[in-house]
This record gives sequence, structure tokens and C-alpha cells, in this order.
Amino acid sequence: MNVNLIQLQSHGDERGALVSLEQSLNIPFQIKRVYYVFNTKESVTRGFHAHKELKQLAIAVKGSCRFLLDDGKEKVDVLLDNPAQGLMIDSFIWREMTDFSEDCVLLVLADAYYDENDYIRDYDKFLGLISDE
Ligand code: T46
Repeated sequence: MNVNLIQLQSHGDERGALVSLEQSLNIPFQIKRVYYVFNTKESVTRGFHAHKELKQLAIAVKGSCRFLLDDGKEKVDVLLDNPAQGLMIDSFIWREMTDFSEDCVLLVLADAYYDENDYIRDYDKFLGLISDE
């Protein structure tokens, strides 16, 4: 499985650093929603679902966490620890998030509004849908 890590330009100077996210320019979709995950408790895992349609870009803007991405055939483990790097997560990719650092702030850009009907929260159902494709 190809892991699509997008390198974002960091504008750094003696004052610090700045990264800009621009719809359809460095972000390859229309941004409909932005959310962030923070204050994660020790040893928690999140995710454990795939999406039917949703495409997202995840950036650890502070700290770090791991994504396990699974397309039903292959699993890859990706460490996000760079605020100038975005992980593209396509539809029909199972994701599990682990190893959140205490200070982790995970920013996610999404191409659609929140819709619980878009979630596949059962792994066997996910595998079934993948094999139907
Ligand atoms: C994903 C990973 C990376 C909302 O009300 N609006 C929202 O936009 C979102 C994303 C969630 N919620 C509610 C639904 C739940 O009651 O917030 C609660 C926590 O959501 P969830 O358990 O789905 O969180 P994660 O961290 O397991 O998954 C989230 C996204 O839901 C998911 O799309 O890909 O982050």
C-alpha cells in the first residue's frame, strides 16, 4: 500500500515556523471540516474504523502519534511527528491510532461534514466491502 505523506512547506525564520494549508493547492481536496484530537489519555487507542467516502489529511501539529493503515490486503504503520507533514487517508482504509504523546495535538482536515453513516466500524464488514469492489 502506498503511504501518501505530503510534505508541507515550513516558513521558518528567527521567530519560529509557520505552515499554511490551502484548499486544492497543497491540500488535494476541498476542505469542508477541520477537527483536532488532544488531551489523549495514556495508552489509549482511537479510530478502529474506515470511511466509505471521506478523504482526510492528518497532521500531528504538536507531539506525535502512530497510525496503522490497512487497505484489507496490507497494513502499514506510520509515525506522525512532524507538523510539516500530512498523512493522506483515503476512503476504504481502516485506521487505528496509538502511541499518542502526552502533548499530541492531531489536526485533521476532511473533505465532508461529519456523517456517522459514512463510518464502517466493523472490521469484518470492512473486509467484506473491500472484497466486493
Ligand atoms: C478519523 C480519525 C482520524 C463529531 O461530532 N464531529 C466530528 O467531526 C468528529 C470527527 C467526531 N465527532 C464526535 C463523534 C464521537 O462522539 O466525536 C466523538 C469522537 O469521535 P470518534 O470516536 O469517531 O473519534 P476517533 O478519534 O476514533 O476518529 C476520528 C474521526 O472520527 C475519524 O473520521 O478518521 O479521527
